[in-house]
Amino acid sequence: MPSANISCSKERLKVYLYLLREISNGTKMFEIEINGMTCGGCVKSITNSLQKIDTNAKIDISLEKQLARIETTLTQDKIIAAIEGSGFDVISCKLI
Ligand SMILES: [Cu+2]
Repeated sequence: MPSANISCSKERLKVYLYLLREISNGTKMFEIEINGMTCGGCVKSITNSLQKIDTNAKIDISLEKQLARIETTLTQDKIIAAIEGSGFDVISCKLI
């Protein structure tokens, strides 16, 4: 039946587009050394500025190690700009 086929193709197309979006928006994990964090407020301000530009970012910041791990679709440049825009220095940023 044609109608059944159409509905089936639509479903397939939906799944296909979903997968395609997942691939093209693939998240990456960055490890970033940050200088200048002194308290939980610093951690929060960096977290907020990153979440403002990627609401789905997974952010794990160690104040003790001055290190952030961020799982995001953002580019390295945008991550660095967000952190430095919050008033902190990025020492290094690498894909892990
Ligand atoms: Cu602070």
